Amino acid sequence: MAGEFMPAVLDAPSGPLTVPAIVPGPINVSVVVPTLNERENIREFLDAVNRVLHTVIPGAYEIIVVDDDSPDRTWELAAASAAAIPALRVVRRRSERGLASAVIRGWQVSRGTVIGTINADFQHPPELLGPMISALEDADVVVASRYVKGGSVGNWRWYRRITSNAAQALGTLLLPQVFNRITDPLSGCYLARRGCIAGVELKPLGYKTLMEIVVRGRVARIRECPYKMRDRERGRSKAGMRQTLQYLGHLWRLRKAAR
Ligand SMILES: Nc1nc2c(ncn2[C@@H]2O[C@H](COP(=O)(O)OP(=O)(O)O)[C@@H](O)[C@H]2O)c(=O)[nH]1
Ligand SMILES: [Mg+2]
Repeated sequence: MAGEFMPAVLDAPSGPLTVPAIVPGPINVSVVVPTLNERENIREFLDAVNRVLHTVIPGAYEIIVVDDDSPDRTWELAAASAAAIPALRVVRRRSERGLASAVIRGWQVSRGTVIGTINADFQHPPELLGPMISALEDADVVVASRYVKGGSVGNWRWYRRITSNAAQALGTLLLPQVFNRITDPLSGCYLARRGCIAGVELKPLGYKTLMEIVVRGRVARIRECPYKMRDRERGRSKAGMRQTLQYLGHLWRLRKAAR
C-alpha cells in the first residue's frame, strides 16, 4: 500500500475494565461506536456523527470506533474515513469479544471529560447527540430514551415488543434502583461524565452498559432525551439468544453487587 494514506489502527487495552481519570484537555466529548460487521453503515454513519459534533462542539470531540475484528473488515473501512475525519480513532480488538466490553475498551483509550456511546446502524439518530450534549449541563448522565414523551420504538413487530417489555419487567423486579430511575435503562445511546466511573472496575456481561454505570458508578443526576428508534436499513442485528441469556446473568450479577 505504498503511498496510500492508511492511519494507524490501535490495539485494544487489556486488563481490568476500569476507565482511568484524566487531566482535562481540549476534548470534551468522546463518543464510542462499537461495531461488528457494519461495513454497509460505517462510512456514512461516521460522516453523519462527525457532522453533528463538528456543528455543536467543533474541535472538542473525538469519535472512537471499537471493532471486534469484524470478518467484513469494518475496522479497515473505518480507518479509511480518518483521512477526512481527524477526530476519528479506530480500535481493532482481537483479544476479546462482546458489545459491552468493547464500549468500555473505547472509553479506556478516550480523552474526553464526557464519555458516551451510540450504535453504528442509524437506529439512534446521530442528530440526537446535539440535544444530549446540551442536557448534560445539569446532569451526570444523559440517556437517549424511547419511553419519554416524544420517543418511540418505531416499527417493532409484536414479538420484539414483547421481548423488550419482558426484559424491562424483569429488570424492574431485579434491579429497581436502576429501572425506577430511568425509563430506558437498556438504551445503547447515552453520555456520562467521566467522573461517574473513573477508577471504578466495571464487570459487564453481554450487551448492556448503562445499568452497569448506574449501579457501580457515582451517578447523581440523570436526564433523558426522547428519540424515535429507527429501523435498521443495512446490515444485520447481532442480538440473539446468547445476548438474552447474558442479559439475565448480568442483571443477577448487578443485583448482588448492589446489595
Ligand atoms: N465491538 C462490538 N460491537 C458489537 C457487537 N455486537 C453488536 N455490536 C455493535 O453494537 C451496535 C448494536 O448492535 P445491534 O446488532 O444493532 O443490536 P440491536 O440493535 O439490539 O439489534 C451496532 O453498532 C453493532 O455493530 C460485538 O460483539 N462487538
Ligand atoms: Mg441495532
